[in-house]
Amino acid sequence: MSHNTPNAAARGAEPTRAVLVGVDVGGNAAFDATLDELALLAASAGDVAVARVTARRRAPDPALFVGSGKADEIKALVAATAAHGVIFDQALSPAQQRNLERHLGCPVADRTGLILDIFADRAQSHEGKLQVELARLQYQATRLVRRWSHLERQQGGIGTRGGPGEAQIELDRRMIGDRIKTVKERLEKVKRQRGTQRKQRERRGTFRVSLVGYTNAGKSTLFNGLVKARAYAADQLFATLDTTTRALWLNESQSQVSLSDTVGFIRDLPHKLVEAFEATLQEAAEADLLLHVVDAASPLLDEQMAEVERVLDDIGAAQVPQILVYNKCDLLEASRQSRERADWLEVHPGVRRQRVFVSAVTGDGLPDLRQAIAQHAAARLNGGDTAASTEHGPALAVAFPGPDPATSHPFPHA
Ligand SMILES: Nc1nc2c(ncn2[C@@H]2O[C@H](COP(=O)(O)OP(=O)(O)OP(=O)(O)O)[C@@H](O)[C@H]2O)c(=O)[nH]1
Ligand SMILES: [Mg+2]
Repeated sequence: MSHNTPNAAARGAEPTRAVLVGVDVGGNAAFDATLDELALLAASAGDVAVARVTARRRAPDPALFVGSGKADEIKALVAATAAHGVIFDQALSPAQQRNLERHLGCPVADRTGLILDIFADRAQSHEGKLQVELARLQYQATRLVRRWSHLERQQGGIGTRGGPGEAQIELDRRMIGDRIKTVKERLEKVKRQRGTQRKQRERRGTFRVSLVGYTNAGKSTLFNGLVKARAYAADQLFATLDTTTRALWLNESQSQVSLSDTVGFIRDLPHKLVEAFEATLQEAAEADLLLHVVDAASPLLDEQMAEVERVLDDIGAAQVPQILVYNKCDLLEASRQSRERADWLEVHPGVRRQRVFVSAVTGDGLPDLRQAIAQHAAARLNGGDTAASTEHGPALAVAFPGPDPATSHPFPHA
């Protein structure tokens, strides 16, 4: 746990109790009425969601984000549930955050702050820590308070909380500015070193495969299943922050490729965080092949895929050949299971992607996935742009003979 999160250890045994608030602004398609993802994010940060509230507005209230009636309702809920704070699923401006804290009499966090806290908790490598620190500093530069950081003061009784004085704010701002500069310089240095390593790898001609996908889709589990490693996999959001790379031997093509497990994506990933993690994400942009892992059992599958596509586009990885890996097929009811082990999916008009159905947990479909990777690798090694590396035709159909009548379900359930 980091020093920033109001973790149980710092505040006695009990975790921070939070009221979750989601505001549907202007009928946003990405609005999550269940607030399930926010609850999972909160849990990943060590908080427990004690109540959920949703509201709908045509536009955010400039002062309070929600209307004052809604704010009163939230305040009553905080009291009724003995909550320590409130977390909004949408990004709040620094002023809205301050006003809400005053109105509600308790700390208020937003989705961005929450994600930054989780990243701060998870960062392991030198580079990862620098990247998170940079993103946090940039977020804090406009806020000057950490999420929940004033909880202790508030526990003396609501209303005793005083804001930092103006002089302190000035000082903090200057210190933050200096620190941002230092961190950026250090990151530059790490990045140069990475660049050298990468060139060495390129010289050896390794075919590079990167796992990408929405957080919790099962990338690390799949990574472990493919390379028989033991990367940290957990039912947490952003369990993985640092890129891990291992060699993967493919019998199918009698060749070795490198496989990288990377940080997961999420809706409304704070922009500063994407910027700060540029070096890590570059791993994906420079890969020869992306395995886009999706949680086939998620009700938000389409939104999650679209979000991943958006981030890939942002980091310049949109053109990298992609295999869609529909993971967690073991969780699908029989009626929703694919009869094929692999097929082609039209993701945009005219763009078809090869899709493989797997379960990283049971190992079903992994041979087909290895086969598909091997074909991409072989195509590259044989001098490039063969059918396997295009995205426009079922060139690999021959690799996936139709369903065997004996096992016409790809994942016969026991
Ligand atoms: N039932 C089932 N669960 C799976 C499967 N693959 C992964 N999981 C579970 O899904 C959760 C997330 O798995 P991870 O491998 O950590 O996911 P990730 O994509 O690496 O997540 P982040 O690193 O947090 O972005 C874990 O609880 C896994 O056990 C699968 O094929 N079937
Ligand atoms: Mg992971």
